[in-house]
Amino acid sequence: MDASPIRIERHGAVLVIVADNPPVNALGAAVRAGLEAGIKQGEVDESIAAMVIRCDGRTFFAGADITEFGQPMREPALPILVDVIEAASKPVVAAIHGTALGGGCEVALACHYRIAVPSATIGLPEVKLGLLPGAGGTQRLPRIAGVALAVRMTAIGDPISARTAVEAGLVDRLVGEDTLADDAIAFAKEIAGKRPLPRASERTIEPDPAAIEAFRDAHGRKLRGLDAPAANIACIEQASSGASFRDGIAYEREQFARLMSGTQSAAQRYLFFAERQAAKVDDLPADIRLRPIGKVGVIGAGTMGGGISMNFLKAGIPVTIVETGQEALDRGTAVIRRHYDASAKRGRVTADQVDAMMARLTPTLDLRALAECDLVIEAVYEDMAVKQELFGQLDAICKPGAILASNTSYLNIDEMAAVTGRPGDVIGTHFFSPANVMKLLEVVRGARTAPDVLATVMALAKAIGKVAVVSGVGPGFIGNRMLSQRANPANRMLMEGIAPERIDRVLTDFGMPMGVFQMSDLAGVDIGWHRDPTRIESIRDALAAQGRWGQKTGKGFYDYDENRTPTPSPEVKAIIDRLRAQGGHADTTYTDDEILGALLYPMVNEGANILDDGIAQRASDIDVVWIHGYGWPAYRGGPMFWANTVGLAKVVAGLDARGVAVAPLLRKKAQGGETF
Ligand code: T1G
Repeated sequence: MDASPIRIERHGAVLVIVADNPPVNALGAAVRAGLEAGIKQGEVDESIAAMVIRCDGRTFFAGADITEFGQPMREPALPILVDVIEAASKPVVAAIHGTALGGGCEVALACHYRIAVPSATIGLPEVKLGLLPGAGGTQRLPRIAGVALAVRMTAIGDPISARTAVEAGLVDRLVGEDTLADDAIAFAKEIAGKRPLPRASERTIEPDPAAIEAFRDAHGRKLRGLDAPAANIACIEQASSGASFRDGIAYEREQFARLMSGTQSAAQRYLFFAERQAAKVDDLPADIRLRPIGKVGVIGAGTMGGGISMNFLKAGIPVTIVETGQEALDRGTAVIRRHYDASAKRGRVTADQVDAMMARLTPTLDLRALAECDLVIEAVYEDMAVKQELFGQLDAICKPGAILASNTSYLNIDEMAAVTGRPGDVIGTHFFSPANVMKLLEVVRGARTAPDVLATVMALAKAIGKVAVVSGVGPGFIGNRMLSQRANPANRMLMEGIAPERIDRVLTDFGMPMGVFQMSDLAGVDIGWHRDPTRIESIRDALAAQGRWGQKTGKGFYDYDENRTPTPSPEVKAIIDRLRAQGGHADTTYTDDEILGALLYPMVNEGANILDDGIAQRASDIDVVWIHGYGWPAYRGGPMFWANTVGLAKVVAGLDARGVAVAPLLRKKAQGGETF
């Protein structure tokens, strides 16, 4: 029998119940049982006047144990436990540090008092798992902190600071950052005799329909297609509808069960672990020594170089940014400043923080200024000759042990490494534009990239708030290699008479942020065009020849107004009709589902090839790439997870019907009734 993760301490008339369940004190069955036993012990012990619940390690309970989901519930269930805590006849104090999240926050809400250290955060992030607080959180939080804050905390799921929690009445007192255990005992003694005990479930609640409407107006579009936010809001509405607490709990439990049994939550819970799994490199020892990264060099102050630099500046890491000309250098530096000033105007950072970040930036025209950098990332023109020349120079300039990284989106890292005398120090760091916003970082492992270099970059990615996925060397790595598979079927359907706006709508209805042709207009229809307006071999050539280069020219596959709002273009329809007539292309009818399959099945197929080629470590890594690099809707889990829900046999049949060469791994799994 394993030792209980709960121990009981006595401090005079105060009973302290301490949890120690690394890594995040998840509220697993043993923790719940120990907490219940502790409360019951305090209740029957006449020498005890008050109780404290706190945690060892880095945080107060960070939630229910997600690994227990889908398994038979072991008593006491969390909703039962929180009621035991709240019903206690003696005051129970929650002593909070770290991140009191989900079920952890609900345990705190059931306590009669809550104290916290200033650095603590408190939240109900269940919505990010496609769920809602299932242990009374939607009914207790609005009774303590009000409807407006409760809607925000449950339907968006971001935590609040301890200070904000004090202002909202959610935390009674801030205590010393390093004296929580002692301060909790002192606080418990102070309130031991106070009655009545403040029980959230007994408090009345001020209805606030205006706050709920305002929230829906502000966030409705962003939460489109998601079940959980709406369910969270509905529970808060139920709580503030005048219904009894018990009725509210019953409603919450019903909504929780509905979400838990749905595919959206299954997808979002899958992604929770997939993101963490992606951070693990299967053949690297966990305790490998990392190289210290104190100074970063970025070559190129354009959109990518500037965006890349901002990640490090924000993380407190000095950046030396290099350009070839003063005007480009000044422009790049000014763009970084403008981004920060805009964030300050939105209240995301203070003016002082902006100044501090800019102070960490050293612009220069001299490549030799990179000599002392621990990591240098090049974000120059996507041309192998240019990059090889640069890597040759860096090899001579940079100190031994410096990591040399390329931000290339598809070129061969091994060919860059080959021109240096330190191939082990060379790696790919493929940021996604805008680099200061998009969370995905494809970390491209060269054939000779040293293990500690890879481990260092993976750890650095987490430190700058990126979600890193390891890719092998190959054209387009993981994401772009799959993205390119949509182009052929999309253009083929245009020639079969399907309008671009319908093809795009099918993807946006699916939950993608934009469709194929909207994306082409954004990136530029002329990207990769041969520039010969007399050579018309595709619809793209025909559009480019007419100067329809996309948003930047006010017209591409769509026409754009001054606000860049797209409308279907009669001229584009005429161009397509003319090419169809020339090619003798007949109309083909498609259902929306067939359009979706025509676009996405080839991507899944390429994902199987990527796994077969050893470019990605695991199918879930591919899904993480698509969620954080391309805006694939989290509630659909990523292309490989989605293919599992469609059924791999159906995917293979769809590919066969369209004459697409099916990846051996995909066909094998489909025939074996397996999933990715
Ligand atoms: N259950 C089980 N394991 C968890 C866990 C959890 N709740 N949270 C984290 N882990 C594991 C994680 O998989 C990783 O494992 C390790 O801990 C470190 O995590 C009824 C239904 C707390 C902010 O959603 O947000 O309560 O990879 O890498 O970056 O209403 O973990 O090392 O093997 O993320 O420092 C609600 C989820 C649950 C919080 C720490 N709670 N966790 O971040 O470390 S549902 C959450 C986090 C619920 C009730 C409902 C973060 C963190 P491994 P990490 P981190």
